[in-house]
Amino acid sequence: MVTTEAELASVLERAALTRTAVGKLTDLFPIDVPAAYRVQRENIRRRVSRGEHITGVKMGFTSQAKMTQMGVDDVIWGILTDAMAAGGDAYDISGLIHPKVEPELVFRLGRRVSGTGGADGAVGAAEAESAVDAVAVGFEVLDSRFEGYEFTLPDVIADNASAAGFGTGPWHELASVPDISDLPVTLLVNGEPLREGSTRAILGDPWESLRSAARLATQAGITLEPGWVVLAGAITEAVPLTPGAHVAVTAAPLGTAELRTTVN
Ligand code: OOG
Ligand code: MG
Repeated sequence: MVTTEAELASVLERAALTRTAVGKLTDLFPIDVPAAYRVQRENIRRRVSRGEHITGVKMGFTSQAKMTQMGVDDVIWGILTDAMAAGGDAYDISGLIHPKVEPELVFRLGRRVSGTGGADGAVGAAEAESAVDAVAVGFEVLDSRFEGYEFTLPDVIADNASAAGFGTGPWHELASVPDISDLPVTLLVNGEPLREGSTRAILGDPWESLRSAARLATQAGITLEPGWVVLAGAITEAVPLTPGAHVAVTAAPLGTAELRTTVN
């Protein structure tokens, strides 16, 4: 980690802690994708040193809707911690800059995926599939630290893929779910269906996203731990998350993931 990368991490850390959006990092310094992941990991290290625990990973831009909405063209990933747990009846968004919410499909790992089988991550991918013990419908709360959600691919990677929060509905053991590859999903805000899609929007098959997560983790030398979740990536565009909103994401056989934000 060169000094500049630590400084770029500080720019994003400060933006989040002071609730002040910043301009693109790539306007300050020309970082490439590997450097961007180093910046992302530096801020995760800082979060862990503040007492947070890593609880999973998130995939980003795995659907055409999201790539088009955000103007990027590659799959990315980020790291989730327990401090990002969201949901319930009183989710406080007053510390966020300009939150959005999007529907997700979420995998839970029943055992470790170390991906020791090869640098290309192929073994990690096969391992990951058999390591999944449950799935759930979920949501992700995004809060880009960049003004107007304007970023290049390295910017959004450095910003931990805009991660701010996530939650799930009830977990279902895989054996009890017929097929998750083409489930209709609806995002409702205050009872109004604002977005509809299918889990097929996730790389043609959400399992493909799980395999990609395992591949990326293996390549990065990160072991996916039992109990960790993998957010497969948004099924539709994200919508603004406002004070007092009731958000529900439903996928018929999986039930509903819900969130109500506080009024402030
Ligand atoms: C980046 C996060 C993308 C997804 O599910 O595609 C993402 C953003 O949209 O700001 O989480
Ligand atoms: Mg997402």
